Amino acid sequence: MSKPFVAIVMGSDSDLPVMEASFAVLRSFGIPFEARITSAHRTPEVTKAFIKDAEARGCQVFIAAAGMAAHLAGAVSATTVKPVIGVPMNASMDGLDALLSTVQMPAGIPVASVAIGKAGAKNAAYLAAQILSVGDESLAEKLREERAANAEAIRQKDEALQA
Ligand code: RP5
Repeated sequence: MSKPFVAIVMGSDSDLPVMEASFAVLRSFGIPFEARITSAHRTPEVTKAFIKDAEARGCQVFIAAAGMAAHLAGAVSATTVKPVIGVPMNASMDGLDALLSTVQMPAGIPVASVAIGKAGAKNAAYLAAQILSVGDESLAEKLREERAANAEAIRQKDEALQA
């Protein structure tokens, strides 16, 4: 069976510069991923076919980014029982419209929504890594090591401030 991977879908190429923050985090942990530009509204059939195909090929977590009437994460969740992480994009209304569209899902079709924009793009990848780490102790250890390194960096900055 192929190595578990993460699939990232985004509604437009205008989302790509933000979602590259997800790519960077996944690469830093050596997590394989695929990224596609496909829309819940403009290319619904392509979106559905890709999600089904990715799931059949071993995708374990989906990340879906969209702005405005951000239905992409919900459409992905409607198509798979794998975990779906939604990243609201700031395409209008400071991204609040996308945040609400992403997070307000009917019971039984959940989306784990993260923050708007780049912070959310990063945390979507960390959350995907944490989900994969449930069955991968070496990945869990990498996550713990990064947290320890981040804590040490904060400690050193605090120490410098006190000097
Ligand atoms: C959404 O509409 C996309 O995800 C994007 O965030 C927003 C604007 O798309 P473009 O008009 O820039 O293609 O579907």
